[in-house]
Amino acid sequence: MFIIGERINGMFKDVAKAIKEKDKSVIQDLALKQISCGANALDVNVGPASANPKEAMEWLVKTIKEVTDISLAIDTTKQDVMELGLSLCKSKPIINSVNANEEKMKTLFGLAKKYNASIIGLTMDKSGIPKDSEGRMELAMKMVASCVECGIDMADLYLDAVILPVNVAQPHAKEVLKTIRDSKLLADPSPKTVLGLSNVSQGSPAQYKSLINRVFLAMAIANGLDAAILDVTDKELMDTLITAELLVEKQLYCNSYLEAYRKK
Ligand code: THG
Repeated sequence: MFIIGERINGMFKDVAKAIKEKDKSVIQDLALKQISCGANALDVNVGPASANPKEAMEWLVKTIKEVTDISLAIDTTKQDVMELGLSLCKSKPIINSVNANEEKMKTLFGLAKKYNASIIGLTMDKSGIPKDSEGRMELAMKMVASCVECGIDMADLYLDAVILPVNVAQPHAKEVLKTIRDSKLLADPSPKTVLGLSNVSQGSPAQYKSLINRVFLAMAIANGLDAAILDVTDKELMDTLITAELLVEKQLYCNSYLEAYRKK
């Protein structure tokens, strides 16, 4: 599993405050903590409230770069913020994200080539997120076709079926699982799949969030999930991830498999 740490996101109050006050240590501690917990990349999102998203993205990426070379997933819908973020990255960046609108795909796949970036492609377009897996698959197909046209390697495409909060969109979870399964059939070699896992528990009672996240992660892994944006600091979630991968034979079994995984 390719693990992307979700925590450097202005949606969290401590991050929003750190951006406002230019408090580097908060961001750098979050970067190093997520890496020590097993992150392979870090999501970077200035959050919805940022007054100057370009300046905030530049400060975040530069601040993180002072303490680590890890890959960054530049998480923004604004094209100028995306390009600025990508241009500052040291290691292979990830474009988070591209939707299935023709013009969006053309421009952002151009940026992917320019900066040698991987791509997270959302199965949504101008009309929003389809309600079932058929609708999501149509958009996934468009994304794959557009990648092939632009000469983008399938290995660099992560399809995101976009999970919504279960408290308000309960029927979506099983459609997302089916989309993850079916995405594998779109091309050979197949595109990869990713989820923004914590969306699923947003708005549910605090005492159930972690449980909902870990059960859905195990289900998604059983359906072939390759990558996830998640809370790497949640130890029970990470134990679930490792165990689910063990049971689908993506990790080798030994009696101390959790310890062995963490020593890697
Ligand atoms: N797909 C892709 N990128 C994404 C998402 C996705 N990026 C953003 C988001 N979704 C994934 N990241 C988060 C981060 C936090 C939460 C959800 C998704 C979250 N936070 C808690 C809440 O809002 O209840 C806690 C907030 C707090 O403690 O202040 O749920 O789907 N490609």
